This record gives sequence, structure tokens and C-alpha cells, in this order.
Amino acid sequence: MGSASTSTLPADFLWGFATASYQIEGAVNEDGRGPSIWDTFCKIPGKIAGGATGDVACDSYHRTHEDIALLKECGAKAYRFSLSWSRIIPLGGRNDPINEKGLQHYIKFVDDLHAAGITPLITLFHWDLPDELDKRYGGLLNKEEFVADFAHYARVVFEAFGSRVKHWITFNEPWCSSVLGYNVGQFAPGRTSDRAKSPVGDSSRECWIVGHSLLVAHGAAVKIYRDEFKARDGGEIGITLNGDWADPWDPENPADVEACDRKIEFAISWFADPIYHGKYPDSMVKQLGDRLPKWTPEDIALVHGSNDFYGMNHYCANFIKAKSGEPDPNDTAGNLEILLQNKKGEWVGPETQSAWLRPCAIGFRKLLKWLSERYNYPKIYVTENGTSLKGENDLPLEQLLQDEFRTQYFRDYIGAMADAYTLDGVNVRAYMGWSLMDNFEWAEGYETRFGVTFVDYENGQKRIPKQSAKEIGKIFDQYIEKA
Ligand code: PNW
Repeated sequence: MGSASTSTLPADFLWGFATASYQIEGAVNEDGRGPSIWDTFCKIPGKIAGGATGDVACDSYHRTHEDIALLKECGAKAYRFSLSWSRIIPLGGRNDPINEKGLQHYIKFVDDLHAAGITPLITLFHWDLPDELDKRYGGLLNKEEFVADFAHYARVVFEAFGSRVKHWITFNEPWCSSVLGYNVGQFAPGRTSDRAKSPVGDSSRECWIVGHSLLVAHGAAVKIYRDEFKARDGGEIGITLNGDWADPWDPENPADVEACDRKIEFAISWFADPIYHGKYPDSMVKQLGDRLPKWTPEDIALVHGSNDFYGMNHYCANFIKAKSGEPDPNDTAGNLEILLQNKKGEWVGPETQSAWLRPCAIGFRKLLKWLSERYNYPKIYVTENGTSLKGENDLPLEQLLQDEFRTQYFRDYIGAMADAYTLDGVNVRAYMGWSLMDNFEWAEGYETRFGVTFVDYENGQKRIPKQSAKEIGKIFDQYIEKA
């Protein structure tokens, strides 16, 4: 890089923070909300660190004003949050009652954000499927039912919010829903072939079925938005995909070099290729054969061309080592090893609290370029980027608030993004840090913190901004061109 000082971001660049409903809201039984698959999953002993649940979380359902005050305090221009489907339609289905209280809660929140000068970006689905739909027909495994119910939910929401919302995200990280939910079994609903973890599931097949359902449901919601609401409300819609950069374990070994592209294809192009190219990647078709669902002409017509922007969640990089021999039937990575050290023993980056996350900012620039080249320079919104800190939860408060490691992560990653924009022609237009505040970090419970704001779970969910909350605006100030 080295050129960070002369790199810029455009004057209208939108930046802020992201959260998700189940991770922050709490109030799980209030105002008519129905349970989601995460409420159910959290009740199974051993699934969540410390036996935690989202019952209270950050209590954001009752503290919308505090959250908006935090956003204002750090100068954020935008806020990405998700709707709890089961607050709006408690049972979830297209013939089930709509809960006006749930809908009005979010509409009021959006109005309050606007009054504070903050642009809302709304995610329709951040993993918290109404539990009833899982029980009724197998949830994401049942394409016909799930697509019809998601399309109905999306239409209800588009109709209710109208022109208040200009940026819609259908799904957050379908890779996580599919692989962690139906192959590894680490996320709700926790299905896997590993009978020590779950009595039900088929890791070799279900994740690919679920990924397909999510793509079709995305396409169906986008069609509804474009046909029925876009002209009236003037917004745009896309999907958010997660994926990390891949460098070869041994750069001298062509098999490792080749495996890097394959790794990104299995993680990202699984979803992005159907959307931008109208088909699954060849590498996946080759390895998975008939376990990868086939596209019907109707389904692929919904999916192909369905992104107004590319939503990018990005955290880190990995070293990739090709495996030899036949792939395991339960493999989802592309017959390769995902490692944190290379052949020379060098680490991707410094350790954090998350086993999978080691920062490597140059990887962000490289992935932005890789995606831009493969998908013809789409408009990119970075919808999540951030880090945990090794041992942060055990620090005394004064030290915890001095999160220089996180601040440096933002300096490096935002700098890399500005380089990608300035030097590589990447059309990146927005960036949401993960996260506005410490919150329920899924299977890791509350032990892992990702927030720029400390949340005191022991003392009434009190919020205290960390150093990173105060610094991130200054970082953006350096890069964003003055209008
Ligand atoms: C994302 N992985 O999840 C989610 O969108 C957030 O809800 C979450 O809190 C955040 O990242 C931090 O974890 C991921 O294992 C979870 O590679 C796991 C992985 C990636 C993303």
C-alpha cells in the first residue's frame, strides 16, 4: 500500500455501523413477538458459550434513543440494522396475522433515525427465522414454502416503510445460514451429520439446498421491490455476502495458488455467480455434482441480475492449502485446508478473541479488486467490517475502553478500502463497522465483544463508547473528499 495518504473516498461516501435484531434487541416476549429459531437454539444446553441467550441482549428494543445518541456522538451518517421477522409476523407465514405493534416499533425507529440525520439501511433477514416456519415445513429446507413466505414478509415491509428506506438488504450472509446452520451445526437450527451435535441433518446435502432457497427468496423479494415499489419509493436492494481473502499456503505450489480462487468461489461465488452470471461456479458443479440443486429457468430468471449493489461483509484473510484425493462428501470449502499460518510459519495477522479472525488489511483491498473484476465493477457497500480483541472481556474497564487494537484495525482496513477505490477503480460507496456496540455474538455468547461501544451487561446494559467510537470519524474525515 504505502500510498494511503493520497488515497481518498468520494464526498457522498456513506459510513456508519451495523447490528442485527437478535444480537441487540432483547424483549423477546414483548408486544406480540413470536419466537425465532435462535430463541429455540439458545435453549439447547451446550450450544451457546456461558448458556447465554438473546432474551435481554443490549435491551435495544427499549433503548432506541440511546442507540441513536451513540450514532450521533460518533458522527455516523448511516445505520444498518435488521428486522425481526417474528416481531412483524409472529408465526411468519403468508396467511398468519401481522403484528402491527412490531411494525410500528420499527417505523418509529426509522423516523427517529431520519430526525437525527442518519440514513437507515435495513436487512430483512439476519438469521432469526420465525420458529414456527422451521417447525411447520422445515424452514429454509423447503424452497416453495420459504420463498412464498419470505416474499410475503418482504412485501408487507416494503409497503409499510415506503420511501422512508432507500437501501434494502434481503439476506445477511447466506453462507453462514447454510453452512453453519445445516452443515457444521454451530448456528441455529443446528442441523448436521455429526450425531454428537444433532439427531437430525445431512451435512452433505442440506446446506446446498438451503443456499438455493435463499437465492431464490432473494430474487423473489427483489422482483417484488422492483415491480411494485421501486418507482414509488426510489430505493435499491441487494444481498450481503461474507467472505475473506485467500493467499496460498505455499506460493510456489500451483495447486495451492489454484485452491485460493476455489476457496473464494465456494464461499462467495456460490451466491454471487448466480446473481451476476446466472449460474453456479464450475468448481462447485464439478465437486458437488447432483448434490448442488439445478436451476429451473424460472428460478434463475429471478436470481440473475438481482443486485442493485453488492453487500460485502469482510473480516480477515486465510492461507489455503490444496487437499489431494477425493473430497469428503461433507466438505463445503472446495477440498482445501483453511489455515492461519503459511508454509514459512507466518501468521495471517495478530490473534483476536475469535478463532477464525486474524486481521490482514491488504487482503481487503485484494478481495475488493477480485470481486470487482469478476462481477464487472458493481457498486459495493461494505455492510460489515470489524474485529474482536483477545481477552477484551477480562480487562478492567479503563483498559477495555482504550481499544487501540480495534482503532488500528479500522485505520488499516479503511485505508485499504480507500486504496482500492483510488488506485484499483473499485466502486465502493459505503462502509458499516461491526458493530455499534458489544452484543450477542451467536455461539460465543457475550464473551466475545465486537463493539465500538462497551455494553455493561451486569449493570443495566449501560453503554460507554470506546476509543474506536471516537476515532473512526476522524479516520473517515481524512479520506472523504470535501464536497
Ligand atoms: C458475521 N465465520 O458473522 C455476522 O453477520 C454478525 O452477525 C457477527 O456478529 C459478525 O460477523 C462477527 O462474527 C460471521 O466463522 C460469523 O467465518 C462467523 C464467521 C463469519 C461471519
